[in-house]
Amino acid sequence: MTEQVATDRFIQDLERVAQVRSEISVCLSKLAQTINQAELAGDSSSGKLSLERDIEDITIASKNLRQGVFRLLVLGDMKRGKSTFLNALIGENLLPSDVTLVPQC
Ligand SMILES: Nc1nc2c(ncn2[C@@H]2O[C@H](COP(=O)(O)OP(=O)(O)O)[C@@H](O)[C@H]2O)c(=O)[nH]1
Ligand SMILES: [Mg+2]
Repeated sequence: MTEQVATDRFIQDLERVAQVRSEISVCLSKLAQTINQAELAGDSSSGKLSLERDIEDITIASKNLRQGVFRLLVLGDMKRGKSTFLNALIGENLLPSDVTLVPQC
């Protein structure tokens, strides 16, 4: 029973993470647009700040967040639940968990 409640909460937390990721993606997209507009305005007045690379980086970050592309590093000692955690995150038993290595003679 307790594990079921914990799982439900975990899934709700994941949904919240996805929601926040989407919100941040929109913010980053607006940020890139604002900087781009400022660069265009600067071009016809005091000069550009050469922020093309930054605009591109922010746009890529926004797109990756929107598409759910991200890197996740999971570190821990052996048998600490890394595979179990990743399987729960993916929603499939993709990684073998509870693997016991038998020493070879
Ligand atoms: N009590 C408890 N056991 C867990 C938890 N997560 C994983 N385990 C158990 O710990 C053992 C090792 O898990 P595993 O995911 O293979 O660990 P890994 O070696 O870090 O990948 C398995 O028997 C799991 O069922 C947890 O949150 N609580
Ligand atoms: Mg493992």
